[in-house]
Parts: sequence; C-alpha cells; structure tokens
Amino acid sequence: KSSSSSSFSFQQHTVQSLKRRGFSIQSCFSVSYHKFVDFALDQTSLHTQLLPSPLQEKYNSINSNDGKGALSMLSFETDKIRLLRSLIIETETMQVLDFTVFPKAEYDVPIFCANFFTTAKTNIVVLDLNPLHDIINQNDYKEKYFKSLIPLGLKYAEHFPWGGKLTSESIKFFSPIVIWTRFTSSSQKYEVLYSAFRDYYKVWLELIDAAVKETDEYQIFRNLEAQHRYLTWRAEKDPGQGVLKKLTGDRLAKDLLRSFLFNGVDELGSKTFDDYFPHYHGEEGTLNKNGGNVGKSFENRPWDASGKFRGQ
Ligand code: BLA
Repeated sequence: KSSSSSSFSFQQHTVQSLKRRGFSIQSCFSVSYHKFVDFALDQTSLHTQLLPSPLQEKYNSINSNDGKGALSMLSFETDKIRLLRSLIIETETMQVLDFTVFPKAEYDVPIFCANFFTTAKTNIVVLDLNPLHDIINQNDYKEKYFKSLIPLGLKYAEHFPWGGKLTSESIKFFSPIVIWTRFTSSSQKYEVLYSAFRDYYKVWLELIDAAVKETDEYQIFRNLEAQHRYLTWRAEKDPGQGVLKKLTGDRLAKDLLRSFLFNGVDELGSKTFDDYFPHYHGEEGTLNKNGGNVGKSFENRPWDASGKFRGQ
C-alpha cells in the first residue's frame, strides 16, 4: 500500500523546500492514485470475494521504454464481475489512473469507469457509471439505475464544471451523473476527486450487490453486445492511446489495449468498429451521411439538473 494524503503533503513540502533552495522542479505537483485503487479493492472485498484474474500473471508491472516511468497493473474477478482492472502510470511528468470494472453479461449494471490524467498543471478527468444501454431514449434503463443518483451527480457537478467539447460519440457512453472535467492541479481538488471516487464506487457496489442474475438468453445477449460495443469503442478511440504508445512503443501499447485494458474486445463478439459506429468519420466536425455532426460536441453539460438530456 502506498501514498496516503500525508505522503502527498510531504511531497509538496519537499518540492517547496527544494524550490526555495533554487532547484528547478519540473513537476511540482504530484499525486498518487494508488490509494484510489486500494480503496476500491478494500470496499469490493467487503462485499464479495476478489479472485485474481488470469490476466494478472502477464500484466503486472513494466517500465516505460525510457526507463523513467512505471506502469502498474492489477486485475481481479468476482462472482458478478467479469473483470476489474486498473492501470496506474507514473512518470516524472504525469500520473494516470485507468480503473474500470466490467460486470458479467448476466447483469445489466453500468460499467464503473475512472480515467484520470494528471500533470503538474492540469487534469483531465472522467468518472462515471457508464450505462450499458441507451439512456437518452430508453427511459426505463435510466430510471432503473440513475434516477436515485441524480443528487450525487449534482453534488459533484458543483465542484467539477463540465470539461468542454468532447468526441460526440462519447456522450452515449456517459450517464447523467458523469463527471467530465478539466482542472488546474491542486491538493484541494485532488481531495475532492478522491471523495467523488469513493462515493461513486460505493454506490456502484450497491448496484451490483442488488443486481439479480438475468436468465433470459436474449437479455444476456443484449448485455454482452453492449459490453462488446463499449470495448470496441474504447480499444479503438481511447484518447490515452498516444500516451501509451509513447511510453511503451506501438506493439506493447496495442497489446495492453486489446488484451488487458479492454480485454474481451477480441473474444466477446465479432462485430467491428465500423459495424457499431458506421457514421464515425473522424475527429473534427465531419458531417456524416445523415447530416449529423460526429465531431467534437457538447460545449456544456447536456444533462439538466433533473437528469434529462437536452443535447447541445
Ligand atoms: C482526453 N479522455 C479525454 C477526453 C475524454 C476522455 C472524453 C476528451 C477528448 C475527447 O473526447 O476527444 C476519456 N472518453 C474518455 C472515456 C471514455 C470516452 C473515459 O469515450 C469512455 C467511454 N486518458 C486516459 C488515459 C490516458 C489519458 C489512460 O484515460 C493516458 C494514458 C490521456 N485523455 C488523455 C489525454 C487527453 C485525454 C492526453 C487529451 C487529448 C485530447 O484532448 O485529445
């Protein structure tokens, strides 16, 4: 178990005293995401038995190609969870957490998703319970999982303003309580983020605890396909890909994406990216065949305070 908040202030203190003595410190803000993962693992084991994933043996820790960074990986499964996995990246200039939990296809519970990218100056954050099914049009699914969580979303929306335009397809993977934000690094924000992570993870654990195993073949298939579609999206479009490639090289980055981070993309279904996203033509505001905009959109939070989608 590593850093706690006390080692965090210790780092800040050390950096300040080094600066006073005239050292130039490139990364004067440094956080650790290990305690986030430790919290999640501890909480999960209060609810159920964590079993090591077969992936753990191959994916545990590696150094970046330049020898200056470390990638730490953990993976588990439980009776209801197909894969719980985390990747922490620590280099001289950034700290990254990619923590995602995929339920088994017999459960239509959302996918827990925490993606934090931190440098000395800035943070890019997504924290969400990613819905498995369409919640913009499919009201019953939204009501089932998110209606009671709207106040939690509102509590943190106050601290974390909407992060601005994002790839427009992403919004369909996000829930009404998504925390999508960018902020300037500070210890106070880091603490609020830790608190949000704990709250979101605790409510997610309650959802999966309460979930009843689906027996209808067709519903299980729908859940499985939704999981596969999600994996296909993320394995192909994750904005962290560039960073991973830089640190580990193209081949290892691709292996990490397809076999570890988004494990299942090559096994759980056979549809391709183009099958699932036929209108996706790239990043920048291209018009698709139907005239819809598939570039970057949603300058402002598209959900209102009651959890209704109001688009642009
Ligand atoms: C940027 N990361 C982003 C953005 C989003 C996400 C929405 C804004 C830019 C954009 O939409 O193009 C995250 N997008 C997600 C998530 C989902 C999604 C979680 O669709 C889930 C469905 N980010 C990481 C990791 C790294 C990382 C592991 O999660 C680094 C290893 C980096 N994310 C990163 C960087 C940017 C970014 C560098 C800025 C790059 C850019 O703006 O294009």
